[in-house]
Amino acid sequence: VQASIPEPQRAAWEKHTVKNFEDQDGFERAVVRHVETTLARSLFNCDEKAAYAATSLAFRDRLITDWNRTQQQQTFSDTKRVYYLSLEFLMGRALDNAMLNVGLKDTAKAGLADLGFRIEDIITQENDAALGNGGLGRLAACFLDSLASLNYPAWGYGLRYRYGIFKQEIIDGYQVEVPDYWLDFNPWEFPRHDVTVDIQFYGNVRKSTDADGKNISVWEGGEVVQAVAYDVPIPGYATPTTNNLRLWSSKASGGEFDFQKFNNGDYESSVADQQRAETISAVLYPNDNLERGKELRLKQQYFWVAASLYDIVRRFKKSRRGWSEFPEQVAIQLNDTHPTLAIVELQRILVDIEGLPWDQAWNIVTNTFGYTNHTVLPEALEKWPVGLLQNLLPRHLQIIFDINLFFLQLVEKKFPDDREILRRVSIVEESQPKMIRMAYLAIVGSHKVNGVAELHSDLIQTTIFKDFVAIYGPDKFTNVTNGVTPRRWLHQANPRLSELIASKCGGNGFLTDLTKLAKLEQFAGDKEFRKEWAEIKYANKVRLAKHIKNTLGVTVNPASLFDIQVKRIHEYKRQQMNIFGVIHRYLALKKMSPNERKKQQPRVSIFGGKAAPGYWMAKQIIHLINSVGSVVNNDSDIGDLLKVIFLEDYNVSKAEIICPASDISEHISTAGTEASGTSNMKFVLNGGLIIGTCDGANIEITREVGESNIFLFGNLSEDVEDLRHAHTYGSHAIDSDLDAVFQEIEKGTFGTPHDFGALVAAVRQHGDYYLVSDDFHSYIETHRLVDEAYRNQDEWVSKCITAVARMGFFSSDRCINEYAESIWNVEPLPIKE
Ligand code: GPU
Repeated sequence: VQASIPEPQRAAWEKHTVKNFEDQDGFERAVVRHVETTLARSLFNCDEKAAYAATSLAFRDRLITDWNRTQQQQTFSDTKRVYYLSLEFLMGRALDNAMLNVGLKDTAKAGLADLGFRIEDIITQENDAALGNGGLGRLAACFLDSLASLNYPAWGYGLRYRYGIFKQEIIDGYQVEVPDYWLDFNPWEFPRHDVTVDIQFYGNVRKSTDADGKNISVWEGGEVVQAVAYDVPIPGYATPTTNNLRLWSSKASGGEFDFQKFNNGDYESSVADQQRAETISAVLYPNDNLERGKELRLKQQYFWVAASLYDIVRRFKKSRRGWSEFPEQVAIQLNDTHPTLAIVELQRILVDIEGLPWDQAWNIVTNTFGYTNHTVLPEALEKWPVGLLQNLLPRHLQIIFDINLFFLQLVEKKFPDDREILRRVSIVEESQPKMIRMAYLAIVGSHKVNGVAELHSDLIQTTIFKDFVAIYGPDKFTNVTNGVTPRRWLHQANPRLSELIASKCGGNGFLTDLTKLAKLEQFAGDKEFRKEWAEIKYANKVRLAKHIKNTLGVTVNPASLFDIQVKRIHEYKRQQMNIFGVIHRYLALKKMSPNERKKQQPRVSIFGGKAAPGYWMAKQIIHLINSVGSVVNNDSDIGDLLKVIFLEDYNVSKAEIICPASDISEHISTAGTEASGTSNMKFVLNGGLIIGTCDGANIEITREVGESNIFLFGNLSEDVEDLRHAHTYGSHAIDSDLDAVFQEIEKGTFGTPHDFGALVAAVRQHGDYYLVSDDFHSYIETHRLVDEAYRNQDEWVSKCITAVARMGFFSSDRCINEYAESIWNVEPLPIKE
C-alpha cells in the first residue's frame, strides 16, 4: 500500500513544511512552545528537568527533519548501506552532542540564559544512554558518529535495554550495583509501533517437499515474541546527514495479554507470558571480556539478529533487485561474535524461505558479512552448548551443522592427510557437552575478519585463528586500528583546548580531518602558547578536583600530578598493579625525612571503573583501592604528597570530565591482552601523556607520537608465554619491592589482611598469570621517570603539545574510511539541503 500524498496536494505540504529555528529567537520560541504544549507546563512551573526536556525536543525537531531527508535520499539513491550490528552502544548524553553537531550550542546557551537557565545545568539533567559495558560499546558509538559525519549511508542495530549498565555506588569501600532505569524520560527515541517483527523460538523442524518436489525444512511451533523498533537519530557533525540507530524492544506477541488465557480465568499466566517476553530486552549483561553462556543471552542475540535481518531484507526487497545483488546493496558488520547468528539466519531466510540453492545462498551470505574480533582472552570467546541451540533454535543448529560439514570438506581437500586440523577448526567442538564455537562460525561466514590494533590483528592471525589463515590465506584477515571521535572526545569534552587548537590550526577543520593537528607541532616550543595550554590543563584539573570534592568530600590539589586509570576493572588491565605501586610510593614517602619529602612530586592517583557483578577478584581490587585511599588520604605525614581517589560510577559523561584532566594516564595491561584500548587515545588527544605497556594501540600511539613522548615499560608480548611457563614450572621469586608491599598489606595497615588475601595469593601462590611481579620493577622505575619529567614543566608541556599534534591517525573517521574501503565497499552519499 502506497501512503504517499498524491501530486496535486503536495504543494500544500511543501508550503507548510517544518522550518527549523536558525537563531536565538527561534530557539527560544521552540523551547517555550514545547514547555507550554508538549510538556503542558508554564513559566511558573519550569524546573531544570523541564528546560532540559524542552531544549532536547527543540533540537530533536531539527534532527528529525534532517533524519527524514537523509532516509529519503538514501532510499532514493539506492546505494549500498552499511549495517553495524552491536549488542552494545555506549552513547552517553545526546543533547550537548546534537547542539555542537548542528553548530547551535552558542545560540542555545544565549537563549537558555535569556530564559533563566545555565546551559551546563541543563545538559547535566540528561541520563547517559549506557547501553554498553566498556570499550566495545563506546567504539560502536564513535563509529556511528563518524559514519554520519562522513555521510555514509549506515544504520546501527541494537537492543533497547530497559536497564543499561548498572550504576555503581561505593559503600564501605565495596562496589554496590544499583539498577539503571534510564528510560523514564528519553526524548531521543522514536517508538515505531508500526515497525514490528514476530520472532520465533523453540518448536520443531519438519522435513517436507515443496510444490516442485524439492526437499525443504519447515520450522514450526514454539513461541513467538514481538520485536518493536525504537529509532534514535544520529546526527553527523556539520552535515545534514542524520543516520538511524534502530533498537529493538521485546513485547508479548498479539498485544498485552493472551486473551484466550485471560478469558479462561488464567490471568496470572497471561501476565507471566507477557513478562517473559519483555524480559528479553530488559537488561544488558554487565560482563566485559567474558561470556557466561546464559540462555537468556542467547535469546537476546537471536531476537535482535532476526528482527534486524528481517528489516534489512524487507528494505532490500523494496529495491526489486535479484538476490545475487544483495551483497552489492548490503554490508553487515558483526561487532564481535554476539551477532554471529545473523550469518545462520540469513542463510535460513535465503534457503528455507526464499528457496535459493544452498551454494548460491552461502555465496551471498559470505559476501555480506564482516567480522571484527575484539579479544584474544579465552574466557571471552563465545561458545554455546549444542543442546541449548537444539532446544531454542532447532533449524539454526541444523544449518550450523551443514555449514560445518561443507567447511570441513573444504579443509579436507586442502589438507588431505591432516586429521588434527579438522578437529581443531571444526565449528563444533567435540567436548562434553558439544559446543558451537561462534568465532569460527563468524570467520567461516564472513569475507573479512579484522582485529582492532596491529599487535592484536597479528596475534589473532598467529594464535587463535592461525589454522584459518592457513585455510583461507592471509587476505581474509586484516587490521583496522580503532579510533575515537574528536567531536565528543575533544571538542565537546574539552571546549577550551579545542578552541585553542582551532586558533593555531586555521579553524575547526581538524575536527573533520584530525591530521590537521600536525600544524600544532611548530608551537610546541612557543612560550606563550605553552602557557595558554598549561592554563587550560590546570582549569580542567580544577574541574575534576571539584567533582572529587562534591562526590567524595576529598580535597585534592590541582597543582599535583594527576595520574588516572579509568576503565573496566579487570585483572588483565592490572589495576591491582597500580594500587600496589601506590602503596609502594606511600611506604617510600613514610620512610623519608620531612626534608626529603618536600622534594617529592605531589600526586593524585585516580581510579574509576565498574567490576562485573560476578567478578569477585575485580571487586577485591576496588576494595583495596578504597582501603588504601582511606589510610593515605588521612595520613597527616603525607598531606598533598599523595591522594588516592576512587571515582564512583565511571561512565561516558564522567569520562568527558576525566579525560581532559590527566597529566598521565595508565594503560598497563599485560602485554598481548588488551586488544586495542581507546581511552589511551582520548587521554593523549586531551594533552595528557601515557604510562603504558607494549600492548594494543599503545604501540601505534608510540610510533606516532615518538618514544620520548610516552612512558613505556614492562615485558613484551612475545615473552609472556615463557614467563608464565617459568612461574608454573620454575621457581618464582617475586619482586622484592612488591614483596614489601604485600608485607605491609599483611601487617594490616589497610584493614583486615584477610580481605586482600586473594590479591596477594594470585601473585605469590597462583602463578601470577598477569605478570604483575615481572613488570613491577620497571613499572615503579618508569613512574620515577614520570615524576622527574614532570619537574620540567616547559618540557612536559612541549611533549604534550607534540603528542597531540601527532594524534591525527587515531580519529574514528580514519578508521571508518578504512572499513568502508577495505571491508564494506561503500561510498559516502552527501545529503542535499
Ligand atoms: N572489549 Br571482547 C570490550 O570492551 N568488551 C568486550 O567484551 C570485548 C572487548 C574491548 C577491548 O577490551 C579493547 O581493547 C578494545 O579497545 C575495545 O573492545 C574496542 O575494540
